[in-house]
Amino acid sequence: MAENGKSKTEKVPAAAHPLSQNPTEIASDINYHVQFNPHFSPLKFEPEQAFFATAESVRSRLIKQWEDTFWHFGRANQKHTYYFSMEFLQGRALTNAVGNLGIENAYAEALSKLGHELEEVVEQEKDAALGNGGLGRLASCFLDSMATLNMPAWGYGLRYKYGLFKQRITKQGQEEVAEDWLEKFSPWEVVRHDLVYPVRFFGSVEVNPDGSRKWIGGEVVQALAYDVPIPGYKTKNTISLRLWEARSRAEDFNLFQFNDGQYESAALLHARAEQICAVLYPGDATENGKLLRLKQQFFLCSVSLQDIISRFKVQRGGYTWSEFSSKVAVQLNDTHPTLAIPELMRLLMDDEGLGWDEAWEVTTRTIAYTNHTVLPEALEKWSQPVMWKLLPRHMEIIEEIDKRFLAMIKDTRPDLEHKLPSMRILDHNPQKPVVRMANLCVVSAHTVNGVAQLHSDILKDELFADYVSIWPNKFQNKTNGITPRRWLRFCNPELSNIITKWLKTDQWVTNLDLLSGLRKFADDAKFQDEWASAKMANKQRLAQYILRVTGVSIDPNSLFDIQVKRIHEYKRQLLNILGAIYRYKKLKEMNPEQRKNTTSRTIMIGGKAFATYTNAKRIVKLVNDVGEVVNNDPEVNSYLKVVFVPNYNVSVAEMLIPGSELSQHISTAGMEASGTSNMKFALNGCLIIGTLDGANVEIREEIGEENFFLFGARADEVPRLRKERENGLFKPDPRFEEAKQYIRSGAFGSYDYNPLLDSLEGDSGYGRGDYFLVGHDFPDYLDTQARVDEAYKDRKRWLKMSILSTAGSGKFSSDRTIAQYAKEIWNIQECRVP
Ligand code: GL9
Repeated sequence: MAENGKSKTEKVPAAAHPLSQNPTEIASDINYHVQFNPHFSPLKFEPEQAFFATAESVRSRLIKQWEDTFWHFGRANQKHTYYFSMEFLQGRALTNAVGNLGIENAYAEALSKLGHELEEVVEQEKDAALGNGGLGRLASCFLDSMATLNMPAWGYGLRYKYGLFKQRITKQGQEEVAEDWLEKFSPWEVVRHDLVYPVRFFGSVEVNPDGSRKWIGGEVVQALAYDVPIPGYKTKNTISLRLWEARSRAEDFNLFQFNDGQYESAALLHARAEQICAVLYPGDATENGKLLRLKQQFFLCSVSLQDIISRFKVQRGGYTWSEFSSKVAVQLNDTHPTLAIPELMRLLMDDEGLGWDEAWEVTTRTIAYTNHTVLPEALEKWSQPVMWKLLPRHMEIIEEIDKRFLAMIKDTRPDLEHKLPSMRILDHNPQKPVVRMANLCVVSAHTVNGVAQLHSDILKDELFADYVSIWPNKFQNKTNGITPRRWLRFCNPELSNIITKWLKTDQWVTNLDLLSGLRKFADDAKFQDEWASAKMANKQRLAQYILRVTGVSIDPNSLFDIQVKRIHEYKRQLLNILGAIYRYKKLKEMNPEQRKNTTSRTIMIGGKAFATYTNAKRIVKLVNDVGEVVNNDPEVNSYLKVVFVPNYNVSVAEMLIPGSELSQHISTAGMEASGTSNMKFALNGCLIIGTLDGANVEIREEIGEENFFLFGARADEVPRLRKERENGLFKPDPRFEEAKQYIRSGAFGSYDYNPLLDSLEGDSGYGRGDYFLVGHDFPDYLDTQARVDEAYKDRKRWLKMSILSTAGSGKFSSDRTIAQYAKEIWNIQECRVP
């Protein structure tokens, strides 16, 4: 690092072409940004300053091809897809940008001329953490694939100032602190000062003499566009993620009150507007919290649709509304943006003057819905009184949709009439009248899809079964995928280089099926050695990271066993930690000779617990407490370590996944819609221990059952097992009792874990007695872990399984998923910038 980079950078020639590939000219361009686009005092040129200047240099390259893409899309006038999502979990952008542009080496060399290392510089970037888990990361993988496949597509989301919280681990467990990703600024976003739209809340409905209706009054906030460029890989196409920010106007600032010393009330409208995009998922335990979430959802839908309609009008010149759905596809990422349905109806009827039937035709041909979960708590239901207050016109429209749906069933499907209480959109339960957002989506969208085959089957056979006979062709499956760029090529250059070398091509980066070509080398000793050395390098890098963030030293020769995902009872981190506790207890009981015959393990668990989810927070605390005891126990700590990885996010995942050897995807069967980290781990040659759930089913099919450590109840057995449990017919395995008893004995400290352990026995928030069947699956889990230990002792066998995992992962590219959406749901074609 340069102490004072200025003297160093001055040696670099000044004249730089902004698109040059020449490292010297790039260095001079970075230097230009340092000097003429300054954000810091001029004396420092540390990695942080180098990061911002490098990012701005890269951004200026992107801007050219981004603009070309705008123009090209405009001229081509093809149908576009708009992906509506409350979450985009983008992570860092620099490595991805230089990688997709193919200028990674040139930038690395340029930075070294300036006294910096690219690896160190990229670490300075804060993750854009505008998402919570798989659903948000999927949206980001989809953007990458849409750009790479040259699809005319946009992402629409919100620009949360604090994103999702940052997780800190203290003696008390998890602590949430506001994420500071925008505290300095984001070098990637471009604010579009000309793109401002009004969004109304509250108010009332005015009926005009001609019978038409208009939403008036209430409060109006402004939505301002911030665009983030999404470069495709080895293509000029660079699409946009448009993030909206809520603002009030200068005239909303009450100068009279301010001068009168009433500072808070003077800025009331400003404060209210700011709340909308303050955080992702504000707590919704209070009425205020619920109202704010609803406002966020409506804000995204309303402004995005206004933007789409204005683009449609400009591009069409003389347009007719019947053409709208041949130009616009809107995909709802889960039910969060459901309000796009009544809002599009409102805009078409009240602003554009269409009649109901015409507006309905346009809306239903435009909108498609993806369901991402069957968990009841995530199937959104909004209170009718709250909706009437915030969105009175939309409630009228929803009532009309509901009324027409009822009439349609009564007319055409009297056999389904008795099902209407659960099928209709409005639930008029007098205690708690609600709008069921998923039902509104199913009734209104032209297509409904699940995210893995098993999940889509469950949607058709259970959750939405009653609708299937009405609209048999509405339901589809689109198995999720991940981008091979971020999740192999860039996060694991060691392995990528070996793959390219042996396949003699790097085409696999955009045609992931080519990985199957590795199968023929699976037994090759030389290939295996190279494979093993890449894994070892990644394990060493990971060990250093763990030491840095937790202070725990882990042994790169032990089996690296990882479970990282949101903390949730259905994902069963509790099963994992109970297994670790049992392992610890058995190790303690062994003599030193016996211990030497065991497989050394490092168990890493990471993930955030939702701030108000008490049991999830108890699980975080338990993992930390177990780690504290195990890691400091000199008798066994060379055979077992348990590490809680703090603040799991995209960039932490990019570090963990390449260094993993075993990963755990152990949800109760039928509960995990898909899972996507399972795909990332398998792609990086990590073996999976897992249940027959979500995408695990398809991963196992692709990589071969002999390469997958399967255990646990099957989805179709779960209802019966739950019944048996409820009726007291379950006989726990003694090992399960032993593990729980060990916690109760105080072996891991004095914290009261009884409420957590009770959820495995008595009633929980989900149902009676171990709803997620941890007890039932525990013995099978332990036996399967024992098979893992045995397999790991046979190095050649393990390496072969690892190679076959990667070789079988081709299907799980998000390029495949997006190509299927494009063809089977959106009906859009490629639109490549020449
Ligand atoms: C999720 C599912 O739980 C995952 O199984 C699935 O892989 C992803 C993407 O389809 O969607 N649904 C859901 O609500 N989340 C998912 O991860 N939640 C969050 O991301 C918070």
